[in-house]
Amino acid sequence: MKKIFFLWALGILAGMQPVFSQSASIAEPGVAVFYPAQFDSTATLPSLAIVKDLQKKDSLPGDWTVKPEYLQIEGRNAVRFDFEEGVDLYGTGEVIGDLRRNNTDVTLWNTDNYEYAKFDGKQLYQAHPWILGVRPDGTSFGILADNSWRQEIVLDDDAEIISEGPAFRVVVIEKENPQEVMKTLADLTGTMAMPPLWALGYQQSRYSYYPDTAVEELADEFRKRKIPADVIWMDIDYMDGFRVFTFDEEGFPNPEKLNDYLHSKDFKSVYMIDPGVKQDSTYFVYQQGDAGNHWVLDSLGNEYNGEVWPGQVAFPDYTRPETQKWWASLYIDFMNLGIDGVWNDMNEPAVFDGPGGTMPDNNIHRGGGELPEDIHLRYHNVYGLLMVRSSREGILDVNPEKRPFVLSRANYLGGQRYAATWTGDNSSTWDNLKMSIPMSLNLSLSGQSFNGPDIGGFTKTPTPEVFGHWIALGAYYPFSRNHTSNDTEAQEPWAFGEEIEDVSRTAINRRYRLLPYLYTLFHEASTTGMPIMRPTFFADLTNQELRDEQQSFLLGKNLLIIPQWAEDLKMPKGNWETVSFENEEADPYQATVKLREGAIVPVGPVIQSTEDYSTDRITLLVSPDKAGKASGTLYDDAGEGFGYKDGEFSIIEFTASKVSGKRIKVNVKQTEGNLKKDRQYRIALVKDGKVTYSPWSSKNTFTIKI
Ligand code: NBV
Repeated sequence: MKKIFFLWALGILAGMQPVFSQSASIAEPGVAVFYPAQFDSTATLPSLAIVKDLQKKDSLPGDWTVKPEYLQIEGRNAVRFDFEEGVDLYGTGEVIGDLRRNNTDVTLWNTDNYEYAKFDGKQLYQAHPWILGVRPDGTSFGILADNSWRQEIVLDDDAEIISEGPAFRVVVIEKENPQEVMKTLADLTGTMAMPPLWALGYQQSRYSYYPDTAVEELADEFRKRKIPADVIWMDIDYMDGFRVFTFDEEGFPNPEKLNDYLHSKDFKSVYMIDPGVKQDSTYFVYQQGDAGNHWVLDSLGNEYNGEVWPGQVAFPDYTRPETQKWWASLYIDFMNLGIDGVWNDMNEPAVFDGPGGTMPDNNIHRGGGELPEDIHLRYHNVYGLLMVRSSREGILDVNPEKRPFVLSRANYLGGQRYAATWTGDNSSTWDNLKMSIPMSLNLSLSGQSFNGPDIGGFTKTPTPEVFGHWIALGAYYPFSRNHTSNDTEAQEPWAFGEEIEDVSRTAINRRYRLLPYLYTLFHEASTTGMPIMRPTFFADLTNQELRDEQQSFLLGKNLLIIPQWAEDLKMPKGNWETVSFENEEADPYQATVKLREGAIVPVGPVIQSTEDYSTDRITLLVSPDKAGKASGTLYDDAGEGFGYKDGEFSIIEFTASKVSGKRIKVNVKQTEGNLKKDRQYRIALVKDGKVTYSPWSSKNTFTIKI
């Protein structure tokens, strides 16, 4: 084991020579791959980000502009990119601060970062070696540094990616616009799998609801107060002494019964599982891990132990195929208790008494299968990704007919293939509320579409005002979960008095009304990689003023969400009509929802959970353009299971046009899928801030007067 560390150190020393030469080729249209001289493929590959085989198909054209210069910076392997002036930079994963990343730097080293307070918040829970660049004319590029070692991204006039590992390959995407770059990133790194419909619902969490009767009462309360919700989350206190895959005898004596109860109220349950396994020779998980030799080792080859919630723990070595299988198998009995989803926390991995809050750089991951043995410095950033890959597989093995749902705190570029994410331990402040938009946007622009922050903030108790604004915004995050810490006041929607309860209900009602559109966006993200939440500038690439607009954002292509608190907002071109929802009381908190000119957005009725979701009656929000035209899409399937992979889905295209100058006609056409349903539609014409409804119709063509 020591030998590896020695060779690695020697490699770094040897690498002190500047490395300027490289080979370059085209692997796909608009995708160039660059290798440093004397590239040692085993030191960074196989890639855990890229799933596509990048073979040379062509030579690099002479006019290709975005090229890395391989060099050494303070003894570290680096690449530098020079750009023309006026390029706007985005991505770089989970970051605090502004949407536009010019003149920022970030360290890619997954870190448990309570309140984002450590390392000036420049080192958070996830690592995305990825930069998106948008030129003044809208043409765009993406830079992917294909290695998982600890590295920094420094964005000034140029961009530098400085790694602590060996020289690495770089992939550059060059496209007409940022949308095409995002699709190509998804083509290379994979897309999010279609989640179960319930995962799009509103979710309620706290650290921790305890005991089980409190969970049942919480479920009852939502139904009694008619606040729609789909999921209740079980944080670490359900466990017996924080031992993963066990239950506290007193508080959660019968989890199966609890889950049955939740299901009877149309709720799903998600339970937390951390990677650290308590070092306890009487505990079955530790015994199995020990017998199977599943642990990460220290530099001397002994079981590595560190402190986390349960006390001293051992950490599964997910680089080992045997360990992946073993970990997956632990979910069999667990999921069979009627658990619906899994929450993997602390998987940076966080180690209270370890250096920098994690394990030592020279710990050993033994690999096997596709991955070679190497030190922690290489595998740290992918520890969470490998964990959720294994979790997902285990969950799928138990319930092969269901879509797995895993939420992960740590992850790595490409990790959208296995898990959704939230942005860790934020705080209940105005600042964190406002920052959640650029944060979620940059995660989305780094391939991780299914994300959101803790609504209301994790640490501290929000004021009613902050909570009201947060829930009003939270209805539109791709992942919409209210969560708080164990030393805070209640943070349920009704905890701040009647006014804020009403505000919460209205906001969450809106999320459920928008489900047909949202689900269609999830389908788009899972097939093309287009983010669900998109920066406002995507609506108008010619207007450079919009490039730093981070108070508003787009949901898909057709809706623009503007929080109440937005000031001096920059609007994209065109006529954006304000949508008003039926039977809704106005309040000073709700975000303004604007519909793009020329768009059709399918919406449904208010329901209390996705169990009641139906597309039998769809209202079409229509905003005709100047020529009277509009279009939109609805994706529909069973909301669960994999029938959609065998054609059990429908894609319906709506097109509106003007007839005889006085009416708008909408045409409905199923363009894909074998799922046939009789649906009723009506038009909700959105014009000059007013909405006019047509009668319901079961025909394929219907009209409304303008
Ligand atoms: O499991 C407890 C918490 C959890 O609620 C939170 O969401 C995670 O980010 N967890 C961190 C560990 C303790 C945090 C103080």
